[in-house]
Amino acid sequence: MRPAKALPDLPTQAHPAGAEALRRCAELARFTSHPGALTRLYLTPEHRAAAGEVAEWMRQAGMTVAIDAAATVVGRYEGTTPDAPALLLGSHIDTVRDAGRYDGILGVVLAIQAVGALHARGERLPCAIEVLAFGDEEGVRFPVTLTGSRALAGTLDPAMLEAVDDDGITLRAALERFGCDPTELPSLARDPRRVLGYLELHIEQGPVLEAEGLPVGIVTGIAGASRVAAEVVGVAAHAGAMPMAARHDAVTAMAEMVLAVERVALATPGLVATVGRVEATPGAVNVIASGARFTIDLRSADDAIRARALERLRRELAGIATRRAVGLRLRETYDEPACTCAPRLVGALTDSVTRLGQRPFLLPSGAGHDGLAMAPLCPVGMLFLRCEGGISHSPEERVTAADAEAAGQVLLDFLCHFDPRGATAR
Ligand code: HGY
Ligand code: MN
Ligand code: MN
Repeated sequence: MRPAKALPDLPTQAHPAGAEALRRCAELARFTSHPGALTRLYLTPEHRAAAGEVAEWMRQAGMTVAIDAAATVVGRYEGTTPDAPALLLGSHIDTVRDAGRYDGILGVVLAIQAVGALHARGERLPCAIEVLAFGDEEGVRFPVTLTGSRALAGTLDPAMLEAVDDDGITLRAALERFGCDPTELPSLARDPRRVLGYLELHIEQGPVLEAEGLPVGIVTGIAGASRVAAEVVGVAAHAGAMPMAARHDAVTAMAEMVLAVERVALATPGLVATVGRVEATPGAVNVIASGARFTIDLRSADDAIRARALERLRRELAGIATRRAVGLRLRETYDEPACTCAPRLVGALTDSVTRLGQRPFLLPSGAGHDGLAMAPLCPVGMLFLRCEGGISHSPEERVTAADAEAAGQVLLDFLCHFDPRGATAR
């Protein structure tokens, strides 16, 4: 007698939706300017390719899709009544240089999958849902950032269109090459009466959830940030012939300034400061540097702490420049106030996390997010996912399928319980 046909191998894959989300992030990681690493900057060909893939995923999830004048991919899933006000979901699909594959992208993918689950069930909500895939959250290519989310909030400064990248290309020209019309940017500003809120899922990018042994956390607020471009002007001279006492060395002056940034941050509770980029000109082994440039990134949940630290740094760096007889120019390229997440969204996320059997845990975000730019427009909420070792902005960024699945379930539960009445209550 022939043995009963063995059961087909049932998908032994636990957490299928979570695994699918990670698979999509891996797929999107193919769109990079540096094969073997992930670098996808705003308005580049790789951004365009990733936007196309995300648009196709949105269509498959039952959304109508457009790419707006700031190159944000906007997917819309209508509610039970057409043209209803929308709850906005999403995150960003641009990356830092040599990035991890989950920062930003995972939040877009989980939002698309949540809408896809509703679409598969033929379910409509009492509001519309829009999924936004922003293209400029990192602000790496141009000395501006949050372009897409600021456009929706109606807070874009037209002057930023003249910002130039390392190749001297203006943001205006890059938008036009991407196929966007910069003159349409002002028309992107949303009517606050038609926006119920903005909810972003994002990896924590820190070690807290891992230390707590939790897959997800509810964000209470997003730290404010300042970015400064510093330029030191020295005097080029021969490395061998110029006596030490007679030098105006831009690099050693920069080095003392960089340590001053660290010293001020170490002395200021609630503040973190980073010098992430340094350059020397002419950059030759046997030339005393005539110029040096570096960036300063300051963060704090308290805007007053950040402002005082910036003033103290201006004074201290100027003092170093005077003592070393070099020139110094400091240009603030970014100043985004801290934002508090809407208590109503924090409460609704807490309910969803609880319903799904997880311990609700509240934590602040030291990292910046598009929510900072969306806060003037509408209530903002964020759900964090644990990431291994808290590592991010690195190819070592890791998320488990189980955690991605848990976050996706919280989002779906949140959507199914979301009550648009009174949603805009802050
Ligand atoms: O800089 C930040 O906090 C974000 O990753 N752009
Ligand atoms: Mn991010
Ligand atoms: Mn980032």
